[in-house]
Amino acid sequence: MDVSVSKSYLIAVERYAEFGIDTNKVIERLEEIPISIHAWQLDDVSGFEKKETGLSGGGILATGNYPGKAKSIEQLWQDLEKVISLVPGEKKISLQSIQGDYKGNLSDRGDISTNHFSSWIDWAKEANVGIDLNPALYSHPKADSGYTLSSKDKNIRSYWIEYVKKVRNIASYIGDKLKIPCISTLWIPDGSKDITPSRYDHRINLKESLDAIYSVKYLKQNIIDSVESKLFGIGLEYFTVGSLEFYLSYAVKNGLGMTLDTGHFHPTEVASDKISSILPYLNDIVLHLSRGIRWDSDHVTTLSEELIAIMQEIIRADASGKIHIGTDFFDGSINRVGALITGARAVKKALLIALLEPTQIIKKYEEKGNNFGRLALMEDLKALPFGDVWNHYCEINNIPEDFQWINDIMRYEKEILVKR
Ligand code: RNT
Ligand code: ZN
Repeated sequence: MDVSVSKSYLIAVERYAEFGIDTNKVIERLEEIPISIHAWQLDDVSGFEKKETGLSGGGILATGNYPGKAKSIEQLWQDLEKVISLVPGEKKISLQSIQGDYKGNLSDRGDISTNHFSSWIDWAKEANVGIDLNPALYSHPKADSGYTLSSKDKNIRSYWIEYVKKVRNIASYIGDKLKIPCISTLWIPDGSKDITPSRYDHRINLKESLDAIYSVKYLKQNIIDSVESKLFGIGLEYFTVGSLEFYLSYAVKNGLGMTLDTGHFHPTEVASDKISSILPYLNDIVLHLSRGIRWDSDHVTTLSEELIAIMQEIIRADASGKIHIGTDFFDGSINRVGALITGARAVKKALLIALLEPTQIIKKYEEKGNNFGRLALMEDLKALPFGDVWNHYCEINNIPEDFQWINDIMRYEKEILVKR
């Protein structure tokens, strides 16, 4: 492709070269590191099991009723194609199991089968993306008691064990068909609003349920299993069964991946510090990037200091093969498609900033004991023209650069979304 190179990019190339950074090589690496974009931002975590897509409940809460929500799988695909066209680089699409092609006719969630995902596989091949598939253990009568896999009721436990087994089987099938490993993250809403004497009972139940689920083995080239911890949720203020300690221990002991959702920790804790802490013990870390405001509010991810810090940790540890970057937020109060693209572009930008860092120079200051130099250099690097590298990267991928894509989405809203 013949792309005219902007003057500002040429200047940026020289600025970064002063620090030994080859921006063209950085762009090549940026292109190859995939990000998994979550589809559930587009339908407010409703899915397509039933004709009426109501508000989600039972552990999951999407707020806002901005027009244009995807109410069918066709609308979801249409929106995802828009997203894909405005986010550069390798991509996967992450699904909740309730987003299968059920045509609103699934009488029981447990009736899920590979058939419900064959159109997804065809679509993904066409769109040139991988797929991740996560079991949904919420918004269901069998989750109403507040407990699923850790329930004291054996029938409830068995129902969900069988369900997760089926979803894993489909995930492995998808990975096999697409020849890209399908990540399957298990998150459950189990917990208690108030004081309970049964913490241990529930955690033992969960352990046994997980043992039953993961006793079925699949090829890692087809599926990567991961478990997602959480500190607390609304209505589960006192006790969350699947805590960090619980799942991290389980993941390390059983060779599973660990999913870190950036909204799932105390506000003064940061995922960026957890990465290097757990990386020595795990083969896979899955990231659910969201922006928690005061709690796990699932706001759209933005280019924050913490998002950049997370990407720096991945790049500095040279761990882009073990850390699977993905988004997870739901905001139904603004244009949902634009929201998803905003978050995904922010993640890619943060990754670019991390790749442009002259880490060796900073480390040299540090190793000489010059911590003023270390701090000042990192501060001044922030003002280097990464935006010009970003726009060049978009341009060579034939993707609208910053500001241009915003008009594109406003047009999409007028022409498509408001007419739904
Ligand atoms: C919920 C978890 C989980 C969900 C999805 C929809 O707090 O973050 O990952 O976002 O299962
Ligand atoms: Zn999550």
